[in-house]
Formats: sequence, structure tokens, C-alpha cells
Amino acid sequence: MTDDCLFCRIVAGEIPATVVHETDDTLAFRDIDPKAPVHVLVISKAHHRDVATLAVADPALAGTVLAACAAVAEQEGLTGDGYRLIFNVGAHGGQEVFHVHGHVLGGRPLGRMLS
Ligand code: D5M
Repeated sequence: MTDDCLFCRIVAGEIPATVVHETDDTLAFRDIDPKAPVHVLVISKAHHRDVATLAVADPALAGTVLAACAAVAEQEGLTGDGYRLIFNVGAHGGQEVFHVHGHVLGGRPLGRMLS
């Protein structure tokens, strides 16, 4: 827990969130500014800056976070039509909250990002 981290404060229950999935090591809650009909953030409860640093520091936990993303997609009914999973890393990656989080996006065609 770092006192100045928004997502650590959500884990601690100090800031409200709409939680949709929880395990011993992960928490998933709806994004406050959804970009799709389903937009859920999946985080590790332990503080890691981004997915790259998490993968180096604790590869097993990185896998656990990915599994939680898949579980959320299943729970939200996204597996039939598919969904997008995004981990922004750093400023040029568009990361604004520096606590690792996967965006699970779906519920409409999202189009191609790279073409
Ligand atoms: O994405 C950070 C995401 O975090 C962005 O989509 C908004 C979301 N956000 C910010 N504050 C909250 C709270 N309080 N609840 C839920 N969602 C929140 P990034 O990849 O860092 O750009």
C-alpha cells in the first residue's frame, strides 16, 4: 500500500468503487469513465507501477492478474463476441494511474487499433 496511490486506496476501501470481481490477490472494478459498454479495470492488490515491472518482480502474480482479466470477461459475457485487453505502460503508453491495471473492454465492436 502506498498512501498516495489511488488504486491502493480503492483496495484499502478508502475510495469507493464498483467492484465486480475479487480474489485474494486481485480486484476488478468498473472504470469511472467507461469507453465501452463493459469497461472494467483489473488490478493486483499489491502495488506495482505497471505490468512490465510486475512481470519482472512477480511473474506468478502477473499471470494471476491475466487470469482475473479472463474471468471478468467471462463473467461480463464477453467471450462469445470477444473483447480487448489493454495494459498501458508509462506516459507515452497513455498510463495515468501508476498502479498496474488491465482494461477489459467489450460489449461493442471496438475496431482495429493497428492497421
Ligand atoms: O487508465 C486509468 C483509468 O483509471 C482511466 O480509464 C480512468 C480510471 N479511473 C480513474 N479514477 C478512477 C476511480 N476512482 N474509479 C474507477 N476508475 C478510475 P490509464 O491506463 O492509467 O490511462
